[in-house]
Amino acid sequence: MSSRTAHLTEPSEQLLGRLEQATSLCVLTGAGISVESGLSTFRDPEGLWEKYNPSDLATEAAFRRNPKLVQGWYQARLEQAISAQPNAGHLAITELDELSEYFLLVTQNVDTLHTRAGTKRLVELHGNISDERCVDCGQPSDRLVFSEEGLRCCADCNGFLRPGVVWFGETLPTEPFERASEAASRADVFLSVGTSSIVYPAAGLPLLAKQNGAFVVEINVEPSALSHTMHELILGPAGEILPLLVEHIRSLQPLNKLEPNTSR
Ligand code: BJW
Ligand code: ZN
Repeated sequence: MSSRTAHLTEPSEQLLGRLEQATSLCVLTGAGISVESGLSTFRDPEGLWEKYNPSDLATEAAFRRNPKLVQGWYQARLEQAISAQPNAGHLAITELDELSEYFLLVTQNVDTLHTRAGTKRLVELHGNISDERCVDCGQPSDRLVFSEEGLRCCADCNGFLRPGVVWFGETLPTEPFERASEAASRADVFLSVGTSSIVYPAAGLPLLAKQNGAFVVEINVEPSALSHTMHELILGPAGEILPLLVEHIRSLQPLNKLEPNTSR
C-alpha cells in the first residue's frame, strides 16, 4: 500500500468535502457489489474462476469447442442473476445518479442488477447476460430454434446462440467504452467499487480519472491490484459504505428538495 493512500473504514472528511464540491461523479463497479445480493465474484476464494477455468468458458474458442457446456453454464448463471435482487449498494448508486449533475455508472457486471435498481445513466462494459446473439451471423435471438441436442440456435442460419457478454480477447462495445472514458476523464470524484482491478481495459479507468484530476476512491472488502494508486481505500462492504455517502450528500440538499412532491 502506498503511504499516500489513506486506509479507512468509513468515508473521510476529505472525500465528503470533495463530493460536496463535485459536479461530475463516475462510479465503476465489479462483481463485489452483487455479493450482498447472493451472487459470486470471479476471483475470491469461492469465486467462479476458482471453481472453473475461464479458458473453458469465457472465450469464443471455448464456446465453439463445447457450446453445450458454455450455454448450460450461462443459462444457470442467468437464472441466478434473475433470482437475485438489488441490494443497498445498488440502490445507493441509483440515488447518486439522481442527486448528481453529471453522473455515469460504468459496470463490468452482466447481472442487470443496476438496471433493476433503477440507475438510469449507466453503461455495461462487459455486456449483459440476458442478451443472446448468433455466434455465426451476429443477429440477436428474436426467434430461436433448438438443435437435436437441445442447444439454442439462430432461426436464420442455425448457428449456436452465445451470451451477449464480453469474453477474454474480445473488444469492449465501442460506444459504452467511449462514454466510460469520457466520464472518467471529466470526473471530479471517481469511485471504484467491488472490483479486483485486474481486467483491462476497465481497470484503466480510475487511472485515467486520476490523471485528469479526479479524487479516486476504492470501496472494497480487501485491497485490490490498484489500491495503491487511489487517494483513499475504504475497507468495507459496498452495501454498507455507499449508503453512508448518499446519507451525507442528502444532508447537503436544501430541505425543499427532500420533501415529497404533494402538489400532484
Ligand atoms: C467486495 C465485496 C463487497 C467482494 N463489497 N467489494 C492489459 C494488460 C494485461 C492484460 C490485458 C490488457 N488489456 C487486455 C488484456 C487481456 C484481458 C485482461 O485484462 N486479462 C487480465 C485477466 C490479465 N482483457 C480482455 O481480454 C478484454 N478485452 C480486450 O482487452 O480487448 C482488446 C483486445 C482484443 C484482442 C486481443 C487483445 C486485446 C475483455 C475482458 C472481458 C472480461 N470478461 C469477464 C467475463 C464476462 C462474462 C461473464 O460474466 O462470464 O468479465 S472476466 C470477469 O472479470 C468478468 C468481470 O466483469 C471481470 C472483472 O472482475 P471483477 O468484477 O473485478 O470481479 P473479481 O472477482 O475479480 O473481484 C471482485 C472484488 O469484489 C474483489 O476485489 C473482492 O475483494 C470484492 N468484494 N465482496 C465490496 N461486499
Ligand atoms: Zn445466425
